[in-house]
Amino acid sequence: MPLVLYGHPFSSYTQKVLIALYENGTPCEFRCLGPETPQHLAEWLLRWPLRKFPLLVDDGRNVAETSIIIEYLQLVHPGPVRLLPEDPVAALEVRFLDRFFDLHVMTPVQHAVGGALTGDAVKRREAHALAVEKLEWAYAWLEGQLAGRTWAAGAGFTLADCAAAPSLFYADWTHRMSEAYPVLRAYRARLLGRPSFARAVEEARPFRPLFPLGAPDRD
Ligand SMILES: N[C@@H](CCC(=O)N[C@@H](CS)C(=O)NCC(=O)O)C(=O)O
Repeated sequence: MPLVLYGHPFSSYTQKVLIALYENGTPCEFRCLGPETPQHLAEWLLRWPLRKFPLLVDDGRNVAETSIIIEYLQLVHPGPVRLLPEDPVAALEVRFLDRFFDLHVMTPVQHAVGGALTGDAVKRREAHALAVEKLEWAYAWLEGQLAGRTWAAGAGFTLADCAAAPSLFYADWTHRMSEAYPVLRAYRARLLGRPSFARAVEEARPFRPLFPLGAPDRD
């Protein structure tokens, strides 16, 4: 039975896993979670009542949490692109950067999006202001961290880049990276040029009107 991924093409965390699958050409059946496919929603909720997506299913085994899913893929369905280095200390650095993008980039974005989804103008403004403050801290740190690197952890594309691509994509939509961050902006552009992420961005394009902060006319 092929791998199955429950998720949505416009969801940043779904894209994080899709990038890993596309990098290695791993066959996987995508089950979109949306109003047109209520059976997918029911199956997903039964398998993962915590209501977070994506969820990977491998021959009946449920694998949740994107970082775990990507590590699982490397262990059980490895391909030519090694997303976690063999060296344990190098792998730890990759895991740290993966955590950085999820916790310090994607979480503020989700906070701003959540504020906008309340429909309350004050909550929307406050949530956005907090996200801007945190994203500025993250951008400034990344500007130094990424200097001289092609990918987040160095020369090789890793789990950290799978996390970085969608989080920086939506972060820039939430709070534009200013010209004070040329290294970070160049890294984001490189991610957009990576075929695995470019494919995920194209697949998500029809859903841009769903972005509650308003999708800019770029990328
Ligand atoms: N830590 C989780 C985060 C997953 C996550 O927040 N997914 C979003 C979609 S991008 C979600 O499930 N949103 C629905 C909700 O929070 O109710 C992971 O890495 O899998």
